Amino acid sequence: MGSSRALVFLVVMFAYLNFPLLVNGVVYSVGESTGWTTIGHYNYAKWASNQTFKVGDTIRFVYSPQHHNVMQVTSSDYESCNAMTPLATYTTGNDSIPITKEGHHYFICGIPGHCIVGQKVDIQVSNSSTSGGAMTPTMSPNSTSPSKTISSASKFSSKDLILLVVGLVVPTILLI
Ligand SMILES: *[C@@H]1O[C@H](CO)[C@@H](O)[C@H](O)[C@H]1NC(C)=O
Ligand SMILES: *[C@@H]1O[C@H](CO)[C@@H](O)[C@H](O)[C@H]1NC(C)=O
Ligand SMILES: *[C@@H]1O[C@H](CO)[C@@H](O)[C@H](O)[C@H]1NC(C)=O
Ligand SMILES: *[C@@H]1O[C@H](CO)[C@@H](O)[C@H](O)[C@H]1NC(C)=O
Ligand SMILES: [Cu+2]
Repeated sequence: MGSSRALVFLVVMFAYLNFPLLVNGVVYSVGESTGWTTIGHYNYAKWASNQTFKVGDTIRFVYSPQHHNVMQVTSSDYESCNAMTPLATYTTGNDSIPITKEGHHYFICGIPGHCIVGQKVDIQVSNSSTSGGAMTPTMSPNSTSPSKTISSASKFSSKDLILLVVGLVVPTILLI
């Protein structure tokens, strides 16, 4: 009896350790090491256009909270840099915002003058709701970009599903 309990424990632990890989996608730090700032006039549009954001990924803004903030805004407020009617406001200086929807996600800094000089970013999330079969064929098995490697973990692979099923079903059976 003792050994089967140990087995249950191991299987459950294995399932839970695997689960974060299933639900968490890639974490994208806006501006990479530059962070979220007006200093240096970082080109956030260029940065964003070179990423492939997906539902399940996380956008992280790192900045000095004394000098900046993060506001999610509408398309028109993004264009006009209007910080008066944000959809959401973040102020911790290390804000992780999960992407839960496809389409555009508009962020600006709400400190007067900052958005207008370029502290704004449009996170466009690709429409890949038909996930599962169609995986990016452009990715060579040779490519060694670390973030690209992680992104494959954000997909539900059949191996992950099997592990999840084994992790949840087997203990249930054993406990009955
Ligand atoms: C786009 O990303 C690739 C690798 O992910 C990098 O080599 C390239 O320099 C980036 N281009 C720009 C314009 O940031
Ligand atoms: C921001 O928070 C994450 C955890 O949410 C942590 O891993 C990371 O080191 C933090 N970054 C900074 C610059 O504080
Ligand atoms: C995503 O694609 C599906 C099917 O192609 C479509 O029905 C849906 O409206 C699209 N969603 C967005 C946000 O474009
Ligand atoms: C892998 O990359 C190296 C250099 O980065 C290249 O020489 C080699 O041809 C590539 N192999 C494949 C199978 O793409
Ligand atoms: Cu700012």
